[in-house]
Amino acid sequence: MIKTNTAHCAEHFQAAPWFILGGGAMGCLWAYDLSPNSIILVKPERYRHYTSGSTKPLITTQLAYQQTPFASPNTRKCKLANIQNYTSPILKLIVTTKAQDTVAALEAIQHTLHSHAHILLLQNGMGSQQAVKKQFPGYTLWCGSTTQGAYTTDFLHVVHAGLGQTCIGPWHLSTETNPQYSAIFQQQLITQGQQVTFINDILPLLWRKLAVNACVNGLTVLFECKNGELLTHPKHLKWVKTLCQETAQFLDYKRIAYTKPLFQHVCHVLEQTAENYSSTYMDVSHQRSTELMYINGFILSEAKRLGLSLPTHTTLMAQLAEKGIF
Ligand code: KPL
Repeated sequence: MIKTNTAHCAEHFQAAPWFILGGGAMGCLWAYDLSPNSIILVKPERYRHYTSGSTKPLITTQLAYQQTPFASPNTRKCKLANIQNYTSPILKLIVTTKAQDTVAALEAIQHTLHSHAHILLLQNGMGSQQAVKKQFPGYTLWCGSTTQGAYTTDFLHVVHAGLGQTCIGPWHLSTETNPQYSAIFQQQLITQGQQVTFINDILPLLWRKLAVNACVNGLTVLFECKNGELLTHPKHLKWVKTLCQETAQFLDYKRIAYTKPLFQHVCHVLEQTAENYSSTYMDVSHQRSTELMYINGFILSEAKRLGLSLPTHTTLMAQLAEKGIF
């Protein structure tokens, strides 16, 4: 952890670049919106590949909603830094890695995190936030949940498939959190291209997103289908309904407030994203590890801690494990 006095001045915090850890679709979308004041941290091989030639790296985002055919891509210059030898102090960081990679990714840059760093975690699932708070207690931690739809066709090439909302709130304010820095952090994120709202109590929102993912993502993998097909096949829909009932009971037990019945909400999400493959489906199809242990797995471990049994979640995870999916 780097400690210097320079960061004690708000202007310095204001001007400091935004670092992005995790160069997937969400990371690139943020790097694009925060450009030219953003830097994506990448592995050495990727850094060399994109910076060795004479052409400078560019991020392209292609809008794929409300437009047919696709609008022409928008391009912005993009700065990359080698994660392995980057040493300037990092004050503002957005982490968009998969939940299971978060702690390791932060460990890799811990030497260059400033003691006043603000870190925003943007990922599916739960468990990574608690792990980060435990392992990096000195930093100011923010968490967010997004309904933005985006995927990459190649590194730095993002298709923005659905315009959504991003909600962010404090997870853990360190004893050293400077209110001026928090205000700058929020204001800089709000004024970007995305629809961003800050709320004080982010936890219920993270739980509600987790509940939706828990009733959708694993099933799309089990049945190898698009989100919308969970609605159209009666057998699949029955699974969705049972998972929703069980999850809703669990949320009630935990007194997590819900505006709409969970099943109704999940059906709405499935209608809105009918043509999409879930992020977990995409992970499996690209042979990447999934976030399921941070989605259904987190719900199951929390239920166990509370002495509750969730048979449908347990069966779902067992059937996925039989297919070799974790
Ligand atoms: O968040 C999603 C995901 O795929 O991770 C949903 C809401 C299921 C949309 O695909």
